[in-house]
Amino acid sequence: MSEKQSKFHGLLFLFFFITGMILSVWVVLRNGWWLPELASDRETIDKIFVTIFIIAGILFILSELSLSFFVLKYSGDPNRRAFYLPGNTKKEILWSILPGTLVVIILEISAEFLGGASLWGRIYGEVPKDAFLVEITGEQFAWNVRYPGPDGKFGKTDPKLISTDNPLGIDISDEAAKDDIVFPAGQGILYLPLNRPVVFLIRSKDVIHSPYLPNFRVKQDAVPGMTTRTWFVPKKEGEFELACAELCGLGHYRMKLPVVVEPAEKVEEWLREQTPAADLYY
Ligand SMILES: [Cu+2]
Repeated sequence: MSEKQSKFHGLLFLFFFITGMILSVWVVLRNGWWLPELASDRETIDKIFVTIFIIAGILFILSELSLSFFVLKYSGDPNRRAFYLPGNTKKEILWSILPGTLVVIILEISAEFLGGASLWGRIYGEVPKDAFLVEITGEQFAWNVRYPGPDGKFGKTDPKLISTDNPLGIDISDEAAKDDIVFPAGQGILYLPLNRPVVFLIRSKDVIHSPYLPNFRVKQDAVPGMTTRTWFVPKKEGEFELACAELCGLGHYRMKLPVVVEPAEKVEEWLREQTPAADLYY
């Protein structure tokens, strides 16, 4: 490669970086880049997201600019021979410690100063006593929804009892199961009370799925063989959507569930109008 060609390639490198940056900023200004407006008590997630984005963004621009600079400055010189670097322990230690320290700093900022650790403790710690319970069970490719009914307890289930009529395998001989309200795959909605803690008990009948509610900053995997859990407080009335965030097969894209948030009394009233499991499975 001639010296001229080499310089040209160095310039191209810088050109593509700057053009890429301008295009990205343009797309963001045009279409927006942020999640839908926050509708829950999880503002901590937004703070951490933005902070890490800014730190990573600055580092990205600095490193790309210096890379372009060096590519340009040390582009081809016919009089210079390539040379062999045997390694430099001091530099290697330095470039391991620097990014390592930075990662620890980002972790500390997110966990301590922005409240990440306490949010984590809250989500995976004890659930409030007056919480509203819903069970969400994923299957290829829809969600089954179950409410515990007036007793506030979910009845037993058994995979052996699963049939077309009883998609969750509800054991109707269990007293706690009789008042459960079951919506088979694709027929239910998540009807959630405003300003009350909502607990999701999450299960799967086949592969890993992941209920994702972008408006509420909630995402939790559904793992076959176990019940996972998450909770949050809906802070806005309205209609939202739950989508599957784990690629689970060909129909993954259509695995969604409507979500409605309304005042608690309305939700209670709606629940009273639904048919309990005892009337469905007897
Ligand atoms: Cu899925």
